[in-house]
Amino acid sequence: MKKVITFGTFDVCHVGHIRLLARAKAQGDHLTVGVSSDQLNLDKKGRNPIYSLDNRIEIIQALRCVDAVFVEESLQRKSEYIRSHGADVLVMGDDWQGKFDHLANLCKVIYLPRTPSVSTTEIIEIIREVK
Ligand code: C2G
Repeated sequence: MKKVITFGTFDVCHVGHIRLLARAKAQGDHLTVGVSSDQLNLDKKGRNPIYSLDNRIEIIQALRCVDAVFVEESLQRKSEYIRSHGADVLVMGDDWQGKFDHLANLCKVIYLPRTPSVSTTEIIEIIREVK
């Protein structure tokens, strides 16, 4: 069985997230998703997620293409996560292009193109503007 792993915050889950996960799953037979902790998201993006970690995990776990979910505490622990989950393939969106190439000694590293014209940040801005 070929195991795929991917990571993300998946805040205010949208079609870009769903498509990325479906395409990640298509790279193998089993998909594990590391969902970023609130602290990690704060460090990465300078704001707290809108949805709590528990809610983000519940949403991702409910998706048909997802087989297992765990909490990603740190970007620096990718090699540990890849090993402990027995991943054969790491999939990341291409906003991370080149950032995880050093892990290619552990597993295959694939960057998939992002879905254009949709982002959590933009959704938050649109909602803010609605009166
Ligand atoms: N994504 C996408 N298309 C979009 C928006 C997001 O394909 N329009 C992808 C991203 O490239 C990422 C995944 O959906 O692979 C999750 O997106 P984020 O929640 O923004 O992930 P991020 O916070 O960048 O976390 O260890 C790495 C990080 O945890 C990734």
